[in-house]
Amino acid sequence: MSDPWQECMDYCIEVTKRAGKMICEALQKDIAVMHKSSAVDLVTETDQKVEQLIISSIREKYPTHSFIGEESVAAGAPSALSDNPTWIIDPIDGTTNFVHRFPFVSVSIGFTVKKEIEFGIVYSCIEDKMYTARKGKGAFCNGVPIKVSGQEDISKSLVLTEMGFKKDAEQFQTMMANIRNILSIPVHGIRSPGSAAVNMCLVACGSADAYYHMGIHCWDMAGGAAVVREAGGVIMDISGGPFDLMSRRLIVASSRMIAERIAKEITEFHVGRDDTDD
Ligand code: LIP
Repeated sequence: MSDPWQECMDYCIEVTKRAGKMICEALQKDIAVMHKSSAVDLVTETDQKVEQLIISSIREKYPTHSFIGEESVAAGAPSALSDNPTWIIDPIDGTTNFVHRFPFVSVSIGFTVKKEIEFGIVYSCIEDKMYTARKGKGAFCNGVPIKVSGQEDISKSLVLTEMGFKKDAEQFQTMMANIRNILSIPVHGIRSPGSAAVNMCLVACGSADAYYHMGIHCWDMAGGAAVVREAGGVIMDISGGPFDLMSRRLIVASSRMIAERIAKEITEFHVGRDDTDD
């Protein structure tokens, strides 16, 4: 039987390449920075223009499909996931990196049908690395198959997380304590590349062994989740339960053993959900 979503995936790769080109061109010019929810939640005109390019290109070809895009949601669009084919888009994952020209900046797109991720594309455009994954068909970087390290011993692992400033003092303390707990296992090290989607792809290709985060969004996770899963990685909720795309939290790892150990070390804090006002 032919694959009903392969054509969407091929088109997605084409549009993502155009989006990456737009980002790389914008890096050559002055970047005007605006703020969203806080002084460290940055957005630029390029985020908005790239999202418009992606959504208008896809909507023209697939007018009945749904969209959840970071900048559309910031402008008031809903972010509830339905059974309809849905494109979940982060036009620039790593906006702070983009603003500083720190070289991990990606376009991330995940495609769901009946709330299941069918494929994911992450284009780390400065590095020119195109990560692609179709459910059941493996994960690739620039067309070459990738897989996780398979590491099971956390004391030999490199762990990724991100350290955004938390306005809530208690959450901030918990975030720092979690980092201290992981470092004290001990692990080989902790890194923060600054793009959730790239972080997942780094685990997918074996350059890191785990990534955990509380407080990101479905558009940061959808594309990379497909890549890491198809590369043989494990994805779970921060509690150790099943991964939930709208939950704003996740652990990904090269093995279940490492993911479960991280879940044990982490103290949760409330981050709400993408699909409720909670
Ligand atoms: C960002 C993530 C980054 C995380 C930020 C933010 P954006 O996405 O990828 O890793 O630390 O909280 O969510 O806003 O650049 O698309």
